[in-house]
Amino acid sequence: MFDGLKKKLSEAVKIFAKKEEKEIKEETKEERREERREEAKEKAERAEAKAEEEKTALPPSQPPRPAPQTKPEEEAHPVPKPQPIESKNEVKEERRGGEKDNKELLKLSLKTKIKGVFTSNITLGDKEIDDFLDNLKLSLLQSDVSFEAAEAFLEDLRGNLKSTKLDSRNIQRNLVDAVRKSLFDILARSRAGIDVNLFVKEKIAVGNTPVKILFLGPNGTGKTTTIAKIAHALKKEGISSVMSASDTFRAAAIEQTEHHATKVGVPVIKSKYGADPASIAFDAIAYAKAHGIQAVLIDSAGRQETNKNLIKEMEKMVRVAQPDITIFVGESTTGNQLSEQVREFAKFMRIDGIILTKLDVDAKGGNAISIAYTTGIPLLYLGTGESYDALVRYTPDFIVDSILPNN
Ligand SMILES: Nc1nc2c(ncn2[C@@H]2O[C@H](COP(=O)(O)OP(=O)(O)OP(=O)(O)O)[C@@H](O)[C@H]2O)c(=O)[nH]1
Ligand SMILES: [Mg+2]
Repeated sequence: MFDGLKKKLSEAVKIFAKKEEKEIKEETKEERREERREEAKEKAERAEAKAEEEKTALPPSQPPRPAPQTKPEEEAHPVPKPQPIESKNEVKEERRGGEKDNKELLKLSLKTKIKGVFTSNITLGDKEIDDFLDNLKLSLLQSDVSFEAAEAFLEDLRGNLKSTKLDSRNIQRNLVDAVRKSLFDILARSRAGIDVNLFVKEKIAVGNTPVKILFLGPNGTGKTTTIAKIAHALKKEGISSVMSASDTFRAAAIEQTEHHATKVGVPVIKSKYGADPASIAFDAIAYAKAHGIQAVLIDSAGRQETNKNLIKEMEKMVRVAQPDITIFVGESTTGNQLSEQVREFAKFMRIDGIILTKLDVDAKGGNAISIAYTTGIPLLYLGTGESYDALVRYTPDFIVDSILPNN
């Protein structure tokens, strides 16, 4: 799960951190060399100044000499008056001041890194941030993260990196933290989705049952399996449910729903191949009412968003069943097509949430990051396997921890 994204992002961080650490090491080495050169120069100058002092100073015990007769040549070339010797610090300060400017210029032109003078903290410069973000962008796009979500994430990260001081001894860790924070920020921007268990419990508490949940989406995405997983999760919470085998489009689909219902241990309402799916949903709701069953889980035939007849049939089902929640079930492996599919379905009916299945076999995993951001419809659950327990409630933390573990 998220293997591609995890590998790509950690590699991008690692490579960048290594490069930075190497540069800092080289920079420190060069600075030390320069300091040593400077010290040697100062030493030589001090020695020179001292020699000059000794040459021009008079011995204190000697009586003042009578003023010598000024010869005409000496007047033309007067002996320079000894200048006061600068203090050692002044010599150092003046030279440092001049050289410091050059050094700063050199640093800024060679690299845009601004290094703290007294601390081991560094702030990345624009050029370095750009390089890092470009690499990350490529990794994100290659991992099925949508363009809009990748851009928003990278902008957030840019601001984050600009205002963050990185500890030069711990760059990789600090970068991982910054990426984690921005990833969390971008995920948290999407609306929080319904927790089906809680939603049903709330309805039960106010006597508003049965709660009707309709599942729809393209062919083979895992709708029927996901319904069984939800029935299983509700059952574990002591909530009863009935399945409506409203996929009458394929003969085998009815058997499949029945098979799952039997395995999970919940009743199923079915009809024959080709029957009206809306009337089966109607019967399932009536059955639930008659038997005090708290939730009705309505299956539907997989359909392409472009098939007008099937979309019409779905609209009828919504009209008849009046679901409390409509869930789009999509495969995470669909790539960039997924947001388009969701948008097309959402043109015809209200979609309250998305379940992304088959994350366990998705080498990329980027849709889990971007689908809610791109469509504006919250992500509710992630299908992580074929077993009935393999359904994880989506949270930003789950994604961030899966992609960039906090250790
Ligand atoms: N690895 C994995 N397989 C899954 C997951 N969810 C469903 N599947 C498998 O996907 C296949 C299709 O699942 P179904 O539940 O029949 O899909 P569907 O959307 O109902 O298919 P149609 O009714 O034909 O449209 C089955 O083999 C499931 O076991 C998941 O999260 N992970
Ligand atoms: Mg099915």
